[in-house]
Amino acid sequence: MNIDINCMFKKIIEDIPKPLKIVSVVGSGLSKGSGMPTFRGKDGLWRNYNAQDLATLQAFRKDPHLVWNWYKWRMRVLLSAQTNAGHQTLVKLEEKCANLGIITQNVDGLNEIAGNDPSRIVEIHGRIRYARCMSCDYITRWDTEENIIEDGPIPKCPNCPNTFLRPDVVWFGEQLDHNDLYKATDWIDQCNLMLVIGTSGTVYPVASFPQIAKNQGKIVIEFNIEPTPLTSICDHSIFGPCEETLPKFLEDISYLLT
Ligand code: BJW
Ligand code: ZN
Repeated sequence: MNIDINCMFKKIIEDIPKPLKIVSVVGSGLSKGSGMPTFRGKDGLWRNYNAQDLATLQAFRKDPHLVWNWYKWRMRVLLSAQTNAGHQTLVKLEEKCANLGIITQNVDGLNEIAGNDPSRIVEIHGRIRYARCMSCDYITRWDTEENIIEDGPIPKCPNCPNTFLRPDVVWFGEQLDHNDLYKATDWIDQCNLMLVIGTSGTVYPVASFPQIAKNQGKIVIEFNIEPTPLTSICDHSIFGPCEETLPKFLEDISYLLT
């Protein structure tokens, strides 16, 4: 069922199980209200490059300067970004619902900066603020002003001669961290409500999480500005910018959380 925000979530509230155990599956639409670009559509273009073509190991091997410049540009945007009302709603939700789990595909770290408990966040596609060695276990923060200057040198590993560092993120074709996947699927098993926020639902395995929840009989509610491939399996879709719809949603369900 697709709901207009003006319906005040009345029909949805009837469906919400009690006591609530919520897991949220987050995508780049949550950080859009903070000025962060999304991946697909016109927003996913950077200097005529398609974001999906840059987020691969092959692209990095072919042109590490180009891929690093893309990440440096995104870090510059991120360093001037602030959390938005969507992130802040997830913090308030956790205050009322301690077992909230956030499975985020976003690498920006904004859920933790907003104030969610890091132990209740799985950053399943990694973290843009860290860089790691291509061959050893070395990992370091690189989100400082001097590191994100366009066309600066590519960071190298202090332990391995002439080996580049790469962003600590998960590119297409790479395995997701086993512990992250375990934690995410455990939260899905335990939840009775899944909130799917600002994701196109096109990148696996995360795109399969709503279906897994549905197969287990959980209620799934989507927050997006437009229909996605997940809309047909969701119990409800709330269309509109999530930085506006999430606060309203929390306000309307808060009496269930006290
Ligand atoms: C708003 C809004 C507002 C805007 N409010 N909403 C099964 C079937 C088919 C293929 C595969 C499969 N399993 C694995 C694959 C291969 C591949 C895959 O999924 N390919 C698909 C493209 C088909 N998956 C992988 O390779 C994964 N690895 C893996 O599974 O390993 C095992 C394996 C390997 C190979 C073969 C088989 C198995 C790894 C995926 C890693 C994805 N990495 C990236 C980059 C991360 C680093 C970085 O940030 O640079 O993750 S790609 C990119 O997409 C990024 C995102 O996290 C991810 C999802 O994007 P997201 O967040 O949904 O953004 P958008 O732009 O797509 O959508 C934004 C949404 O927001 C839109 O809907 C807007 O409408 C909405 N919106 N403003 C609310 N204000
Ligand atoms: Zn190394």
